[in-house]
Amino acid sequence: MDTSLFQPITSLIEKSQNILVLSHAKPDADALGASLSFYLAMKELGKQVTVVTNEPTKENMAFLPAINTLQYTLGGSKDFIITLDTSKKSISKIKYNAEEGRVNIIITPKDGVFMANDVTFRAGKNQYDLIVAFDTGNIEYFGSLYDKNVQMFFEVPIINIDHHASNTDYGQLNLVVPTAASTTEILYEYLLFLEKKNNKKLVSPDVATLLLAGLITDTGSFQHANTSPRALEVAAELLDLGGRQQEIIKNFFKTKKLSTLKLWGMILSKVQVDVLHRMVWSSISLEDFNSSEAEPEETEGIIDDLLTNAPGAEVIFLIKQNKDYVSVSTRSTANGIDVGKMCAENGGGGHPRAAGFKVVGQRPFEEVVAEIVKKVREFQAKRLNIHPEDLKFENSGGSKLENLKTETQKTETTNAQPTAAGAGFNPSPKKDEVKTEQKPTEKKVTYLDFAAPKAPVAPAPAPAPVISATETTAKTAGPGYNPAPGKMEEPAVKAEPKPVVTPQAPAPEKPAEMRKPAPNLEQKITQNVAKVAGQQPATPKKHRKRHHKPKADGNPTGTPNMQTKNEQPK
Ligand SMILES: [Mn+2]
Repeated sequence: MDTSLFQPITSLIEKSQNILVLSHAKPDADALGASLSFYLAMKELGKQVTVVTNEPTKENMAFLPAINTLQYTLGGSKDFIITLDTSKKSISKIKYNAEEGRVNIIITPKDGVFMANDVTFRAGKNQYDLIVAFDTGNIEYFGSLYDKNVQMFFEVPIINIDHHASNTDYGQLNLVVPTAASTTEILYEYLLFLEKKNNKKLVSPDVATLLLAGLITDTGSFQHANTSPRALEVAAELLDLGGRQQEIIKNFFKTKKLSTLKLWGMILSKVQVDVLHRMVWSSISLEDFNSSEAEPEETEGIIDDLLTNAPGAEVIFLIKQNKDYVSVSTRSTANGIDVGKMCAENGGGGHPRAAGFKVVGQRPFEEVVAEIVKKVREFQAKRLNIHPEDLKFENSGGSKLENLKTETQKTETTNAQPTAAGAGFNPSPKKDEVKTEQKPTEKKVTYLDFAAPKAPVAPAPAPAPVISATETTAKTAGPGYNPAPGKMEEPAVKAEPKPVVTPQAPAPEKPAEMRKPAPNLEQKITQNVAKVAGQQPATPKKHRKRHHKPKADGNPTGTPNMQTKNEQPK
């Protein structure tokens, strides 16, 4: 680890009188472990430190040493000073009274009269003269503490200690070490430096427990790929120093609330798989939270503990409906698959193997889910170099597709109807889930491409385009695109599109409800996945093209009302 910043950090701490320690909103064990161990070490060195988080911590954190010293508000971080010029007139008395939302300061002069121009105002000093931030990649991740005290963050120097590769270096000193498994791993190295410098023991059993808590949780008990040799060494040393590993394991991994178990059951029952794009996902709505009586935080862990176990999965994500936004937590199962990059492209961030982003806006949850699934699918299509032709020429389960099979898909395939595009590896819609009766002649008709983007503005989304099974070229649909009604070659200009049928096998129009997002939209997406698997990042086009190659350019989907906002991933 590059220790060149250790001395500048120490100098800044030494000359500060009142240190504020912060971490990201909804602090996890790494954020709290770092904050509280720093607090204990600084106390040992006689420094005045205040640790503030923006909300009460979860029950399972209650065992953390020094947790009771946490404050949940910054209070008034700055005084307001009213100055009266007394160089020419002196004061006999000062009093104040408060009435109906105002304070009167009553100053009685000994002689003469005070005038308005004898009074000046100014802001006092900040209550804190140094901020030490842990585990927080972006200054906005402080949440409400930042929102309510923006000025302070610009006036007070910040030491930024973090292991998120996406860290924006917002501090005056930025000790950002992306190779560290946790922020506490970095802090441990720094505390060893301070111990030497001060010739004083700082890593007590409590401090070791806090540091170890961050390391254990951020590595998923040393299961994640960020578990470096150094992470294991640090863990060993912390155990040696009295870190209470069993206490950590018991509180973080072996205790689950009944509501959590119910919620996890719901999430697992909704798991979706796209074999071709090697992605596994699930979603959880506000309704699910209500019926399980679970809190949004209770989804934590399921993605790492269970979803990443899906065979063949490379990208795993969980879509969670919150009150005002939809959040996406993503994981990848290999170092070369950088979901952090994908999330950054969507306004979020994180690590290559664990990241997240948010989608803001008042739209039906199903619609947002479909958009997110599409974004991830496009990411994977680009990565895996999936072309529409792959389906056309390997449609009998060629070697490339063969090894993607998983037990899940094999099961699903038993219900599948063979189609030209999907034969052999991916199901078409199950009969019982497609409300239209399927005649044999309709076999070659791909139903609705729910994965294609919807028209962005209309509250009831525009019908998704339809792909003929004989034409494996991706439907080039985008915002504003109207699928061609009736015949394939007809320019798509009509406002009321109809499903496309192949020339060989004309099919009846689908019922109206099929053209709208159905409640089980995600299932339909999955079922149709093979057939639309070659789908491009959609570009508005009037005509279909055969052998349309994916373009390497940025984000052609341009869904304008899909706003994203930063989210701090774990
Ligand atoms: Mn962390």
